[in-house]
Amino acid sequence: MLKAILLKIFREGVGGLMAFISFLTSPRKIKRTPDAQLEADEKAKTMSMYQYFACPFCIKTRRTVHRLNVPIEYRDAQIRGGEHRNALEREGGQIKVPCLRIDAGEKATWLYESNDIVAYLDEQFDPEVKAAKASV
Ligand SMILES: N[C@@H](CCC(=O)N[C@@H](CS)C(=O)NCC(=O)O)C(=O)O
Repeated sequence: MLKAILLKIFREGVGGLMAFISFLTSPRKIKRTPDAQLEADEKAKTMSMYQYFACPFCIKTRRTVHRLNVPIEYRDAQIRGGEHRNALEREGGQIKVPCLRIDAGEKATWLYESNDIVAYLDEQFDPEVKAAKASV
């Protein structure tokens, strides 16, 4: 019991430190024309990220969101019994973060795995990745 508590404190401490370092070394935001930014903002409104503040995989995806300069809503899934944690388990299928919820009309897609989330967001919002894909 004590060991589990100490381990949790250690994990949260290291995660918190990583989040702080990540904040200090935030990547530069992509700049867009006002129209392109408006379009990106609208698309981002259909997405939300279920995450924990101090999870290293979540920090990685948050850095991508920051770089891509899009207003994706973050939902804290750490609180046991909390609304977002319950939704993640019930609708997404498992409690694992980060998870990107993508709403399209009635249907929602729950994308797990930080690498897949980063690749998906780059495809949606990074002009260079979009251009490279279009030229293939
Ligand atoms: N391979 C996954 C690993 C994700 C992962 O292990 N997340 C941990 C938090 S750091 C988790 O959700 N654990 C389940 C839990 O806390 O209940 C990724 O890259 O997204």
